[in-house]
Amino acid sequence: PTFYKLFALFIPIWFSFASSAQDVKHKKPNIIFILSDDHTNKAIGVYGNKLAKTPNIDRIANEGALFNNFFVTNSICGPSRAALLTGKYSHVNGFISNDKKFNINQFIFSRSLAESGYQTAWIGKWHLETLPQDAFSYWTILPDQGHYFNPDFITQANDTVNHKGYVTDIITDLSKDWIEKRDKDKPFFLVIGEKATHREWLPALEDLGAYDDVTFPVPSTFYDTYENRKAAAHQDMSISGTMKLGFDLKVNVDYETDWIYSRLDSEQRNAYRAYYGDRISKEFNDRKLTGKKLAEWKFQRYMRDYFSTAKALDRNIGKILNFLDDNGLAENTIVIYGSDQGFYLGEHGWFDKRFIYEESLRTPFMIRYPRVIKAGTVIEQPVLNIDWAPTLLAMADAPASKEIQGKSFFDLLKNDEVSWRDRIYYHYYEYPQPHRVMPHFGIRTTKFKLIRFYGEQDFWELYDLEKDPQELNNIYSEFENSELLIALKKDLAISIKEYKDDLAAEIMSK
Ligand code: SGN
Ligand code: CA
Repeated sequence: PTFYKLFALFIPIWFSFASSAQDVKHKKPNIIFILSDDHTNKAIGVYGNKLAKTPNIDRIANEGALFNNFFVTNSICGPSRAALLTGKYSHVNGFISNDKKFNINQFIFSRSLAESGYQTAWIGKWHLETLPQDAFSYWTILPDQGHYFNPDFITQANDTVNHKGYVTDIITDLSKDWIEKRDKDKPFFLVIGEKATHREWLPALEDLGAYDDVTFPVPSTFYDTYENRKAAAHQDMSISGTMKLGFDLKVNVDYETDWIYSRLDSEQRNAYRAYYGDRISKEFNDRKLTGKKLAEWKFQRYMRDYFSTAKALDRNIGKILNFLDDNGLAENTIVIYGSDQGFYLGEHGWFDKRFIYEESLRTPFMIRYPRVIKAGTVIEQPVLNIDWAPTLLAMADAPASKEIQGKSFFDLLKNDEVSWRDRIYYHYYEYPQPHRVMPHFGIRTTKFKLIRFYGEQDFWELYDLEKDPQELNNIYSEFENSELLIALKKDLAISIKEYKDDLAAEIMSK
């Protein structure tokens, strides 16, 4: 009996050995990258917006790291996703604008993760025209922009499968499902590609009216008249002019036949008709607004739809975080939240993105990794979306490719002393459709932004970001031939060379 007692004593010790052996086997972290669409940091609580109800997004930052200066290299959807996948600028990965077809046969970092033993998946919005093919071991994606209600998904078998319900909920369910069914002996990498908060901002039924008791402050630049800024004057993305009362703001539309609402089932349609038809359209028709009053009414409606759409996004992120907690996955799963670019919430009178100006250049970014990142970390260094791929590879301890132009920021998160870039390079192309933003490239240093617009018209802009953070005062002509401008142009030329942007080099030489 003593022998058996002794033996029994060893059983727990043996078990603890066995489980630590398991930990070693699992030591590579899982990675979940939640990539939303058009969600600007100005709409997020932890970035300082007190009106935003984003407790779950805020939680990721509070339990991990928040990036205060995260920038994109080309502020639209497909190009940002292509930068994520390749770690390369648009002119190198080839996907310069949304109308291109992505070359899936180039270096894509998820393949390297797979070679290092990861199961990889992309679920949700993809928007690169070419299907993911072998770049992810599992995928199910929205065709193009996808739909908010009862969306179709393209599956790996190249079938189109329809799911009933609201897109943000469905993407969460598909994601949880995939995590549950994965091979538990391998680490995983999952991109959750959200459709929210893309135009035309259709909230979930439960969020209709969620922000109706909030009056959003009209940005101080809402009535910008674009003096000295030709490209800003030329755009087609204003709330007062471009934004449509029907298409965008759901006012006085036919909820039976309009192509957006024809997808809705009767419960969804009735809820939309009751809210937008009976309430909002009626309010609009009764008030007979014109001029500034009309512009500001449109602005309030835009804000309410945008923030209400983001509410389901945040709630679903909460579901993912709870799911990780409930399944013992929180400790060893890196959770990332980011958007494909920033967005205008009425600044300069605009919606949409594209410009190198601050609101669309910046994108929200935060990351939680309890084993490595101290809760409440704040990163100030300028980080780029081409840095995502090398960082994720570094975190997974997988080899990086020489083709990658970005830089891993993993060491910044570990609080190590790292030398870092002090300026960033940007290049935007898509013109004239859909929003008439002229092509341009430029650099942003801590203090200045130098921009070269080209195409139909060639001209420069220069901003002093410290004195003029809203970029209203183009001081280029004041500084022509100054030492400052000569130095900035030299820096720009160095970046163009470093990133091998031949088109920009050619334009500079003109
Ligand atoms: C659609 C939108 C545009 C938007 C682009 C790109 N128009 O064309 O407003 O800029 O997508 O967005 S819509 O009438 O279809 O809503 S991106 O995020 O995919 O780059
Ligand atoms: Ca987008």
